[in-house]
Amino acid sequence: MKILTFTLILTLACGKARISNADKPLSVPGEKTYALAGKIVGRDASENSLTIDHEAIPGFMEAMTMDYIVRGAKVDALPPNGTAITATLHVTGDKGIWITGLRAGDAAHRPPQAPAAQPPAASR
Ligand SMILES: [Cu+2]
Repeated sequence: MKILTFTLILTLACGKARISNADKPLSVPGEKTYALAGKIVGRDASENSLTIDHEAIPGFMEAMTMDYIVRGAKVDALPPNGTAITATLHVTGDKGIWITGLRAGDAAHRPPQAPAAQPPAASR
């Protein structure tokens, strides 16, 4: 069910992507953030999204391949398909989901991250 809800949110977000997704705010109040690690397997410049084959996101999503809107960068300028990456996943209740801070490199070599600052679990 989580996955279904998720797909729905993503679909809605895509449907009204008139402002370039790359130019939307990197963060919004009330969001939750998660560390994402995986591999780029495709991209869509019109939506500024990447298809990412990603590892499990503890507490949120199992490992899978899915599309993520990218903010703060143009997908055309990001590393080529096949590149292992890490990024920050932003999740909101009603404003969709997206990723920022994408970097080449796999999770094993990622420097330890400080837990993202976020308000005490309020949403949902
Ligand atoms: Cu997913």
